[in-house]
Amino acid sequence: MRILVVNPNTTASMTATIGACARAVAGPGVTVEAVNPATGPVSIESHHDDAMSVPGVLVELAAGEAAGADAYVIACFGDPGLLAARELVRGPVVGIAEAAMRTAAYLGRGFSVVTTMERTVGHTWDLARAYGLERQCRGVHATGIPVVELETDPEAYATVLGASRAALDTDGSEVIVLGCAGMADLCARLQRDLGVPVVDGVAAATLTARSLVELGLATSPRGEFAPLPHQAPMMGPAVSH
Ligand code: 5HY
Repeated sequence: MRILVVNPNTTASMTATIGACARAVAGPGVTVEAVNPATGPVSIESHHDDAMSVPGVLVELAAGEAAGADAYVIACFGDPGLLAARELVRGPVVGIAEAAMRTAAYLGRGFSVVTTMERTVGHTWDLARAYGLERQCRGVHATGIPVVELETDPEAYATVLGASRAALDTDGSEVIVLGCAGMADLCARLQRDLGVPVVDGVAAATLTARSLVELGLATSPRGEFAPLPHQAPMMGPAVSH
């Protein structure tokens, strides 16, 4: 089985972290390829970043389809391009936000999302509503850490830990969802320190994608995500800043 994991931002070091976290859970018989677009935003922290990332995501997905990928993960907590991706490729496409929130809903009455910048909080709520999880999502909390500084800020772990503790108390929730693919490598330590389930969307999405393939399931060819009537043009390089 081949799973293509697309990091929609163009920070290669983050793509490597994402790939390692996906491989750590993928299990035997599953090859994980982690890629990012050649051009586009280095991080996705606004609607504009989100929009600018989608062409590159779709180019990578189309290339994965041509190379015979069985399933796909969009590894950005905004799930950019998720619906368009389901029109473009035949294998299941799983966004890390949807996978993480659905996984968290199995584990308690309510979950809290701990994310990066304040301006992304509204979009996370939009996603919770879109996925029918607004009742289980008790709160969305920004740490104020820019995505790219998750790798460089020596205080990043302590900040995410403190925000998670505060979220559990403020929201009365029982589960933490990490609201950024760049937090994936903090998950196990946070779970130990918090004593509650901590869900990383990269791992959740990878295993969701694997399970769907193992169940012989894929995006329905009927209705909204039916194959596009025209052969989607292979776009040129995504617009660079
Ligand atoms: C992510 N941005 O997972 C999101 C997190 C966020 O570049 N990768 C990004 O802040 O929405």
